[in-house]
Amino acid sequence: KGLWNGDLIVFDSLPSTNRWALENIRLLNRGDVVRAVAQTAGYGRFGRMWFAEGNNSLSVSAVIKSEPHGDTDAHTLGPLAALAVRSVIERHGIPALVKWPNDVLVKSRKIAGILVEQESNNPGLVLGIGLNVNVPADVLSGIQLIHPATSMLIECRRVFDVELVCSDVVAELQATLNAEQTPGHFLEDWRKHDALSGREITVQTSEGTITGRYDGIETDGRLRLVDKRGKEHKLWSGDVLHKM
Ligand code: BT5
Repeated sequence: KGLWNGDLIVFDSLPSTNRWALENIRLLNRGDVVRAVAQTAGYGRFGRMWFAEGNNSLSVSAVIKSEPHGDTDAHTLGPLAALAVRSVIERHGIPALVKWPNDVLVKSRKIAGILVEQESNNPGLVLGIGLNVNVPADVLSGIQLIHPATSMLIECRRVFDVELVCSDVVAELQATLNAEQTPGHFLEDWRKHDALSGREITVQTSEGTITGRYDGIETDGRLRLVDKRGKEHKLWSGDVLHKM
């Protein structure tokens, strides 16, 4: 099943579930979830690649139409999805943290990535989730990554049923999105599991680089940062660099 009684559409292989969902958005309904057992040309933010070949990864894209959430959806969906994935993997005994805007980290290693996209002229948002389920260590070390990565297999030394992980993620995502009908509901969970809490960070944005003290996130998903002069900045998007 998809979200909110939407359909779950499964392909053996697709270049990218996000791309497929965006191209077919008019045929899809709110809550439909597209899954590719193998994804051959997955991508992340700013056109970066996302590795999910073989059948060891969870690659899904959920169709979220504008209602019942407000127009800040695109910026809160990433953090909400990161929290949902985080709690699913923690239930399997893997302690994990979230990093703004959309990463899930286990001991500073990236285990999941999230990508929210919107086609212009369409109220539909596509929420893509990639999770390293059974990806072996030698496969991850063989690909060029900016940050170190891990998988559920590496952390637990056992193989998981990707289909079951998929239904857990969809169910948890649904619960998280429903709870957010009270805007800001997610902030308490975010604060408890925030990898950046109390850190000096540098954020690369399209307008330049800002360094300062991380000060949490806003209800609308913006990152708060206080620079050396004490000035507060609220950022919609960017890449966070930090010392762990
Ligand atoms: C992301 O981008 O983390 C978002 C990834 C979203 C993937 C899903 S899978 C389903 C859907 N269909 C798609 O085509 N995409 C979505 P970003 O924050 O830009 O991080 C990308 C960086 O993560 C890359 O530059 C790599 O360094 C690293 N990376 C790539 N594959 C990885 C993997 N499997 N595990 C950990 N890190 C990875």
